[in-house]
Amino acid sequence: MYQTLGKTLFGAVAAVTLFSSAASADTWRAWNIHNDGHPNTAAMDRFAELINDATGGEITMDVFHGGVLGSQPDAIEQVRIGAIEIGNFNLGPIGPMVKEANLVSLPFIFKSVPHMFRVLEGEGGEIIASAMGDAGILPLAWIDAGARSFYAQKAINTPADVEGLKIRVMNNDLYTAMISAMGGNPSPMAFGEVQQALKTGVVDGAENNFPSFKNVGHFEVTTNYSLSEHLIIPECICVNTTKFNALSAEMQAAVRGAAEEAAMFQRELWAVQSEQARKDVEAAGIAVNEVADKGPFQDAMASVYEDYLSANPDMRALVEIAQATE
Ligand code: GTR
Repeated sequence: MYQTLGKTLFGAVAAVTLFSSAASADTWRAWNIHNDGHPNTAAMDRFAELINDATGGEITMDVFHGGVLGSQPDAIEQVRIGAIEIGNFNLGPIGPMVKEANLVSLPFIFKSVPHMFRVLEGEGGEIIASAMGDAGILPLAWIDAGARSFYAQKAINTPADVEGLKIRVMNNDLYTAMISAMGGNPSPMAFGEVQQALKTGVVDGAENNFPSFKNVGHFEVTTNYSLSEHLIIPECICVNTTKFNALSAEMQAAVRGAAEEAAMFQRELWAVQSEQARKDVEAAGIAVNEVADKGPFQDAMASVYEDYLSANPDMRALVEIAQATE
């Protein structure tokens, strides 16, 4: 009897010890919209390995690909409230929730991808990161998403070519304003619905970078991709702020380091795979049109800037920082 009780007690103590060490390890859920074959999917898988190694297994990560944890606007909200810990987000759909993030959604605000990174790595990036952190979605590292261009069943060489077309955009009023300014009909829609909408003619066109154009089969239901490069929108690896702040300084450094390394890996993959995606869609028959003069597109955006800045005069300083960055 005593022995049995002793064994039972010993078993209970052992279980408690085991349980408490398991409880100190944390499993984070990570959101990713992309599928296999997209550079961000490989980068998020790599991030899971890096975070596990850097934290000595104290933080492990289950990455859910293909947007299965929800649409991007929903997932951003879930990270903000802590229902999902971490995600790879595009800054476009963050803009409606964090005003400062909208800088990157002003068409043609960046001259090139390297210029975009220079702005993010300077004072502009600090302002955006701190506003995002305050809103509950803290960026740990910035990643590359190239430039977005229009695709439709015809070439789009001038803003007039957009006139009358129904174009899918991400959820952000700046994108609806951008399409309207060219005389098109903007149609905000979740990424997962775009292929079907293009196929059935619910929309006439959309806009994205080459890897997304290829990876979710938009190229299968389109004929022309025109290099307008009107938006250069960065993405982030973003974590719930409260969760991150609750970590020790040492763990915070480990998590940040892992995110930065995963971001570097993503940028290398992006460079190679976005080139390859372009070649693949061309080989599949897509006509890729160089836009000889982007000037008319830029001119058409004057009213978008005017309306936006008169409604949000506090964004003027951030726009000036970006414009003054070499
Ligand atoms: C992709 C981006 C996704 C998503 C998508 C879209 O380029 O990586 O996060 O924003 O575009 O158009 O919705």
